[in-house]
Amino acid sequence: MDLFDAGRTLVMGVVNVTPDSFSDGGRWLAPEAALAHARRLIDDGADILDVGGESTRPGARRVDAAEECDRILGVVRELAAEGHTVSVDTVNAVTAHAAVAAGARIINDVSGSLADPDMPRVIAETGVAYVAQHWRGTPETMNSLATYGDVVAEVVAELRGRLDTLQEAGVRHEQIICDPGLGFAKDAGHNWRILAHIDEFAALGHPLLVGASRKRFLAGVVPPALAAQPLERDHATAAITALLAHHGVWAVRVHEVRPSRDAVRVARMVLENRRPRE
Ligand code: PMM
Repeated sequence: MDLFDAGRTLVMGVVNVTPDSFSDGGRWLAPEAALAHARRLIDDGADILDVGGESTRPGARRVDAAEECDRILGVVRELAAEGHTVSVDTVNAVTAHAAVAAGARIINDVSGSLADPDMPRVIAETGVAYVAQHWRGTPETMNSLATYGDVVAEVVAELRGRLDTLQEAGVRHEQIICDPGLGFAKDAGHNWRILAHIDEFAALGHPLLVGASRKRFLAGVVPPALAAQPLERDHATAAITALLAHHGVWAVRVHEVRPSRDAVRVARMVLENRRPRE
């Protein structure tokens, strides 16, 4: 698949091989279970599988690169061998390097290379696509760093700083995808404001990936009795996918693929029918 010429928003399905991710942690830890889950996401219409071995939710236990590799590399190798486009969600350069050797075509770094200063070199040397996500601090400290005057302008400016670092290390412009990092050092109000001004991120000059799926800020729009349950946020997630696809974002990262896949097609039908009326 041509990653950058699909003519529509791509759907990236989440394959967490972790015991502690906030919405589905532990369910896919065994490699066989993770593979079965990934294949279901493909059947549901996923364009990309995002395999992660370390949870980044606030307060999650950090795992070292060796344990992370142990969890994910077999899964990455198998899915790549089956011909799927695999992304690996990691902040560790060692893991990124091993993942590319195992067949990953995208490294998805929620820290935008702040967590590991060696990441830009690995991305430059391997030449793979790289998601530079905005965050501040670490998963332990990020909630306390969610203070902004103008969240949109500040996140754009901080992402520009990450782009400079990447390009200084020799990463090519065409390799880089930007992500505003919903929920990473952002409260609900910040996330909604970023979504409302998503067009302003186009000024960065890179394709945009957005991960809203099942995040806590969506609790505010589901019926109160269900709000605490992440799985009940899938309808709201698909609604956000439709809005983002209508704005032409490059990809959405979601847990439940089918509703977002349909939402992308709805947006595409509407966009295709916008030609002038006779
Ligand atoms: N969110 C999570 C993990 N990885 N990657 C990108 N690029 N963007 C995101 O918003 C993002 C991410 C947290 O969600 P999870 O724990 O359910 O994977």
